[in-house]
Amino acid sequence: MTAPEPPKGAGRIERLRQGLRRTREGILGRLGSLFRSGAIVGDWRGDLESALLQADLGPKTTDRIVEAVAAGAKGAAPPSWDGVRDTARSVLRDILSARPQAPAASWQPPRVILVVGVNGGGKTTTAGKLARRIRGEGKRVVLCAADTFRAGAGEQLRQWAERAGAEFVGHRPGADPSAVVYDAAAAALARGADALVVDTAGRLHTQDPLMRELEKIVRVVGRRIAGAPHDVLLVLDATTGQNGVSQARQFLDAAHVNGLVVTKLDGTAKGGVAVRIVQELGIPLRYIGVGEGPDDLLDFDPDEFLEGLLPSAA
Ligand SMILES: Nc1nc2c(ncn2[C@@H]2O[C@H](COP(=O)(O)OP(=O)(O)OP(=O)(O)O)[C@@H](O)[C@H]2O)c(=O)[nH]1
Ligand SMILES: [Mg+2]
Repeated sequence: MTAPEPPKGAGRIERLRQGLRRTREGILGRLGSLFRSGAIVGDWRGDLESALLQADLGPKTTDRIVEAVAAGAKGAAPPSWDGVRDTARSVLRDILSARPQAPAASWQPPRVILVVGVNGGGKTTTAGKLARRIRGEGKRVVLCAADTFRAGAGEQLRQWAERAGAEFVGHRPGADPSAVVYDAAAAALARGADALVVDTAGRLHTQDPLMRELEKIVRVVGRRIAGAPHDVLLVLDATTGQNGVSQARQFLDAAHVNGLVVTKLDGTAKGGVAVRIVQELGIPLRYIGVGEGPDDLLDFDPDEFLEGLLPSAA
C-alpha cells in the first residue's frame, strides 16, 4: 500500500487559508473596511480592541496590539489599515516565535508519540493524521489504541490505520490501557517500525484518575523503548477556547507534554485562541488541525499562520 503524500507548498497554504477563513473574515470584516475606508470617527481603539477580542486573542495580546498601534499612529490622524495590520502581525509574530524548540535529543527508532487531551478534542483524529503523514514519508508506523474507555474508539483508530497504511494494535474495550501500550511497543520493536503513535482516552472506565493512568502509560512505554515517549502532544480544541486551556493544564505535569496541537481551527471564528494557548501554556505549538480530512493536519509555522490570519495583501 502506498500512502499519499502530505500536503506541501501551495496546497498546504491553501488549506491553512481555508481553515482560518472564519477567523480572518471576522477580523478583516470588522477592521479592514473601517480602517481602509478611513471611516473612523472617534474611538478607533475600541473598534480595534473588540475585533481582536472577538477573535479570542485574549486581553493581554489585544492590549499589546492596541498600544503598539497607538504608539505608531501619527498625531491625531487615525492609523492606516496597513499600519494596523503590520503592527498586529509583528506583535503576534513576537509571541508565536518566542519559544524555540529544545534541541532534539538523540534517539533510536521507533519514535514514540503519545497523544493526550480532554475528550472530544480531536486526539484520535490527530493520531490518525499523524500516522498518515509518517507513512507519507515512506516510514513504518504502528497506531496504538490506548483509549479503551469508549467502545467505538478502537474501531475509529483502526479505520485511520487502514486509511494511512499503518499497523494497528488494540485490545477489547475495557482493557487496561497500559497493557495495550506494552503490546504496541513490543509490536513496533518486533516489526522494526519507525514510529509508534499512541491514542489515549479523555476519560476512563475505572475510578483511576486519568492522570495516574497517563503516568503509568508513560512509565510502561519508557521501560520498553529507551527515552519514550519522545513526543507528548497535548490536543486542544480551538472551539472550546479558554475553558480548554484551563482543563489542559493538568496534563502538562502528568505526561510531560512537549508539544501542542490546536484542532478545529476551521470550525471557529475565534482562531486567535491558538496565540493565547501558546502564550499561556508556554509550550511550542507543533501542529494545527484545519479539518476532519486525513491531510488537514499542518505543521505550525508562525509566518504561514499569520499570513492566513492577516494576509499581507489584504
Ligand atoms: N472540523 C474539524 N473537526 C475535527 C478536527 N479534528 C477533529 N475533528 C472532529 O472532532 C470530533 C472528535 O474528534 P476525535 O478525534 O474523535 O476526538 P477525541 O479527542 O479522540 O475524542 P475522545 O476519544 O472521545 O476523547 C470528530 O468528529 C472529528 O472528526 C479538525 O481539525 N477540524
Ligand atoms: Mg478518541
